[in-house]
Amino acid sequence: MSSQTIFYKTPKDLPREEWFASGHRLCAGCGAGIAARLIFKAIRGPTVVVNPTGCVEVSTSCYPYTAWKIPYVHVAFENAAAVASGVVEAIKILNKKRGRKLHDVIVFAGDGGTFDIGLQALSGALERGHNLLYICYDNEAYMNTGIQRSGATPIGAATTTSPAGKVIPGKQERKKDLIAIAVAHKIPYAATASISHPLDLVNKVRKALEIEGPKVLHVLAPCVPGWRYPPSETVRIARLAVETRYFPVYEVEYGRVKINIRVKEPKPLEEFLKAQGRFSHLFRPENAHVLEALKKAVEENWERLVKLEESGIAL
Ligand SMILES: Cc1ncc(C[n+]2csc(CCOP(=O)(O)OP(=O)(O)O)c2C)c(N)n1
Ligand code: SF4
Ligand SMILES: [Mg+2]
Repeated sequence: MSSQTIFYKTPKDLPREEWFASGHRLCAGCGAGIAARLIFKAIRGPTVVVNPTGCVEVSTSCYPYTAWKIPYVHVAFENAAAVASGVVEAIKILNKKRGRKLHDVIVFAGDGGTFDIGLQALSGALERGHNLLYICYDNEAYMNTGIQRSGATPIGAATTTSPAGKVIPGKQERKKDLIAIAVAHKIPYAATASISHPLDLVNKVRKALEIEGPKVLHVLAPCVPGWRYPPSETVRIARLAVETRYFPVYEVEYGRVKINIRVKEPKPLEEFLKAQGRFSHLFRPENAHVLEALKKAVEENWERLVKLEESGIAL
């Protein structure tokens, strides 16, 4: 991130206001809750949040209670980006009539609602070029309905619809590349971030809001029961995801890749995997090939990003 785009240098610079309030019903240690708290600290003025069904929605908006201190729209699973497009355009007209300028619209959606079910609506919004920030909190499965595999679930992870056992050793397909899909729409800004690196995350949110047009952020948000680890481990596991190159932290500005967290000496991927029950079967001898496939996918992805950055070619 270049120096002119750093809005918050230290945690002390973060606004003290909490736009995502405590008292919600997310699990203790929920990565998505940490993401929401940080992300909405970085808003720059009046903001509308559009949130499709998922853990965050069911846990934060049960009438008559709400954890949201900003205007909040709950939408169906498949249409968050379409609804957000409408909100953006409506605000534009209202602003014109009232002579106002600023009003941001942020979608906050899970991986199921983004990689799979809401992908068509997202593609449409990016192609039409609405001025919105779409943020996917990625816990790598459909958690709210009982941990079903999604297009964001990695190879080898056990979920209730890709159970590790005698028939299959966890999910057999690779994780979709959400940022590549977003960038293919020629949007001005797309980036990844992890809750383990809060300043990088909040600065990216703020930077994205300053850019006119559609922006996409992909935020890794570990899930306690879905990934199977103790609640106190959420941030450590998210950090291991970055330090092992499992989840590269980078941004793509007008098509050009920049790796924000250079992991020169990655920790062994096993450190990240062994911390979670969903990968425990990968350490049985008969599943060694799955572990290798996952390691290969991780390394290939990192090398691809390094080459793209070095080439300076705009995607
Ligand atoms: C069209 C439709 N299909 C299925 C559901 C049931 N459903 C509600 S939440 C959810 C899982 C959401 O997964 P994700 O978007 O990853 O969010 P998470 O629960 O993991 O936070 C599902 C399948 C629904 N509400 N609408
Ligand atoms: S199931 Fe996972 S994503 Fe859902 S509230 Fe619990 S920790 Fe968060
Ligand atoms: Mg999910």
